[in-house]
Amino acid sequence: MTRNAPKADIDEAQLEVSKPKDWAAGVPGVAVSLLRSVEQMGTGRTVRTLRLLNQRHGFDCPGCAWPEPQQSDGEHRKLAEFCENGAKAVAEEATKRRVGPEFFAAHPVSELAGRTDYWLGQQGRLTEPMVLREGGTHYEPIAWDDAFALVAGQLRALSSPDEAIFYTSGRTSNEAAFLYQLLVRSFGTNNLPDCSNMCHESSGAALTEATGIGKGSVSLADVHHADVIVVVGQNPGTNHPRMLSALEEAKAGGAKVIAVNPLPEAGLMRFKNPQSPRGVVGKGTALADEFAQIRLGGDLALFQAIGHLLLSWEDAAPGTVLDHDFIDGSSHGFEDYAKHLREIDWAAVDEATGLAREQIVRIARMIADSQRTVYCWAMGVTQHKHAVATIQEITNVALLRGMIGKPGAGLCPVRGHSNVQGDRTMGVWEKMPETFLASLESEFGIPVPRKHGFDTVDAIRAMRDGLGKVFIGMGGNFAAATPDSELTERALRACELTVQVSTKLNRSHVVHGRTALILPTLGRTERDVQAGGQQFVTVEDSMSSVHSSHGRLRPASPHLLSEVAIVCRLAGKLLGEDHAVPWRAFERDYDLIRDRIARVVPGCADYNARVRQPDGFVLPHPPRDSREFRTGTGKANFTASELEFPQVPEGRLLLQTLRSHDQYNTTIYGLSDRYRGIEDARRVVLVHAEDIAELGFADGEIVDLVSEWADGDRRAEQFRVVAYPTARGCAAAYFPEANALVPLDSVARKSNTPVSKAVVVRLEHRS
Ligand SMILES: Nc1nc2c(c(=O)[nH]1)N[C@H]1C(S)=C(S)[C@@H](COP(=O)(O)OP(=O)(O)OC[C@H]3O[C@@H](n4cnc5c(=O)[nH]c(N)nc54)[C@H](O)[C@@H]3O)O[C@H]1N2
Ligand SMILES: Nc1nc2c(c(=O)[nH]1)N[C@H]1C(S)=C(S)[C@@H](COP(=O)(O)OP(=O)(O)OC[C@H]3O[C@@H](n4cnc5c(=O)[nH]c(N)nc54)[C@H](O)[C@@H]3O)O[C@H]1N2
Ligand SMILES: [Mo]
Repeated sequence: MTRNAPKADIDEAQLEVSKPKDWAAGVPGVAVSLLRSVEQMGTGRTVRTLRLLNQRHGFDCPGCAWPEPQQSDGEHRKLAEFCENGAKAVAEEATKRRVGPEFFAAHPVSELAGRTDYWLGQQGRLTEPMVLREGGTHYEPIAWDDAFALVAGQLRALSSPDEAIFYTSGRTSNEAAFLYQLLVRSFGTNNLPDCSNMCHESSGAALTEATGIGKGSVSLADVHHADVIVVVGQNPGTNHPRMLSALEEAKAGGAKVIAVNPLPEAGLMRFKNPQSPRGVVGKGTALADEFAQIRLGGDLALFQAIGHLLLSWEDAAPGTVLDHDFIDGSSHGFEDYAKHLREIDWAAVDEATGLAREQIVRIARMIADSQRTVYCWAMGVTQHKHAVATIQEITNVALLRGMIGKPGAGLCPVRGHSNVQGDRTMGVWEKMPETFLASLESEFGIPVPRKHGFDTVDAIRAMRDGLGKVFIGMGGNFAAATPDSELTERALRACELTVQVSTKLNRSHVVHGRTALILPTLGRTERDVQAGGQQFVTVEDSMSSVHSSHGRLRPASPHLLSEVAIVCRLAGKLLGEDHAVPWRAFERDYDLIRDRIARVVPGCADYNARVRQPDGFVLPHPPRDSREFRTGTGKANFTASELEFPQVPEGRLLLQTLRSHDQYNTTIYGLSDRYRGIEDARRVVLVHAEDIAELGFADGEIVDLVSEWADGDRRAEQFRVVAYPTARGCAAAYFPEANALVPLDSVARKSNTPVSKAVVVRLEHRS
């Protein structure tokens, strides 16, 4: 399968390469964000908007899921509790540009399909519901009522509810997510794939087995008070910039930071805080005390080696390294794990990690000496074939030293989308536990299906095979975010109907089913007024803290409906006005939805009152709160896994697909990957200079990337080779351009997450 480069709305020849930076944030960060905001919104709106971002009576930043400081932690919010990329996320939504009916009349869908995600996103906010009729060439306006009738009609015509797929992206509020899953289950299916299937699913799977709960166990205060923070497979300078403030604060208290990454990401090296005088002048704060430049997929081997060292030091001086109270009292499986790791294949560790033995020993020593360790990780860990085992290996090391359920310590999977964790809490998952489904059933008196639904990868397979016929996306950009672009696009095109509830134009609108609908919705920044008055919504951050978010800006168009209203009106048409669920009342007054959340969702009792507290409330987390582990063994489980790492044939590279500094997933804000020194182009592949030479290529040469998989090659055309200080044998290219190379069947064991960080590729000269 070949993926041609799109029409040239980005002139890739403009590429400028400079030396990667070794520090992040600081004054240029804020300057860049203000510039972009003013470009999109004008000056007045920029000032008004940014003043409301992440403040108690403002809206939650639609950027990442990193928490805001809380009063209860003894913390206070700075006036500007946002970062460069948060400001860009808001500018993208609060832009004054519009995509209305005239736009669609002027551009046939066939033309739009040839555009980049960058160009599509730049056109502005969607303003009216639009339909693409079967055989049509252009989207045309449609009344809301007719749109809902069309969807309901198609859904009812299916031979089984399981032929419909209901995707969610993690920006959806708790209220909308709760109603959406209720609608889907009332209709009769659990087909609720979400972006989390491609994201932290591996963390959920690993932690549920090991600790009994799929969420992280730390608070922001724990990060501040840790004495060692390990950051594995994460680029916080770009993707969670406010995390840098937390690292800086911890360092001011004497903490050490260990960064494990194939790339020397600027945000891991040095930080200049734009909100402190130190950040404006001077060199800022050095972040990583140890930077381990690991090979892609080598983390399992690294953490096994660390575990092995801790065990052998304990053997040499009993009682000095391990936390026996924790191990004896609160854990299970230690003996098997210890037996498994007493011997280790150091040659395999060397090959897997590419790290010097002394450095591994130094890191293990820091971990052995630390009294309060926090382990953070993100996509560099979760998007591998052996991701679940790797996360369990990190957990093993934490358990050896009892680093869970005590202040300043714990496990911290750093989530992506601002409400991806909340959507799961609210029931958006294809395999919610029986207790939740039973509780939903008794609360509403409706039958709830029990058969597990499709996750993202299985949903693509179902559409490819004709088993999935209607696709509905509650946000997100399924066509561009998923793996194996050519195959996925064919799968979507085979659908009878595709429906996208969106704020902005994206690829999923132009890669469509036989009939297609665009349903434009309010963004998080916008006022949401219903018959019952002005509404607010709630969200949950990466540290299980739930709070309210109040949209304040004038909606992009008077025709927009909130996500809640869209779900309720579709439900009315699909399930009938006499349905057991009071959809109309829910649309009028979101407090009524929250009353039901309180009764159905564990830990949410008294929801309406508690989300109205200044900082909201924190959901219960048994391991964090009381070292209680609701696993099969009733203890925290050690896991013994084989040492495993990606195998790369001669003459090939291992490719990771990652984010630039100027994008939000498939939304491309601009063309400046500032910290990496890549400007004005995106079709680049970063390769170590010596690998470029050894493979017989030249820096700056344009190549095709060809991924190799059992069912055949996949080719992505025209990428420019850029010499870059990555780990040897490894390469990097941007997502979503490189998604064409990720085979659909290359997935993580147990979590079914696409392996986006280890694609075996060869470079090919273009003749
Ligand atoms: N501005 C902005 N913010 C975002 C997003 C965005 O696109 N833009 N996306 C949001 C979302 S949904 C998510 S999930 C998060 C993503 O946040 P990240 O996980 O930081 O995102 P990636 O760009 O995928 O970066 C992966 C990092 O892991 C490293 N890495 C890759 N493979 C390996 C490996 O095998 N081992 C190790 N140790 N490191 C590895 C890469 O070099 C890179 O630094 O960010 C969220 N925040
Ligand atoms: N190769 C590769 N693939 C990856 C990844 C990778 O690292 N490499 N990362 C994966 C990860 S971690 C994730 S999370 C997924 C992301 O997958 P998605 O969540 O599906 O993708 P996004 O690009 O975040 O979705 C952007 C679209 O959401 C819509 N939108 C924005 N705000 C709102 C809102 O408030 N409401 C509604 N209804 N719509 C809104 C806009 O129309 C916008 O175009 O991609 C995954 N894919
Ligand atoms: Mo994500």
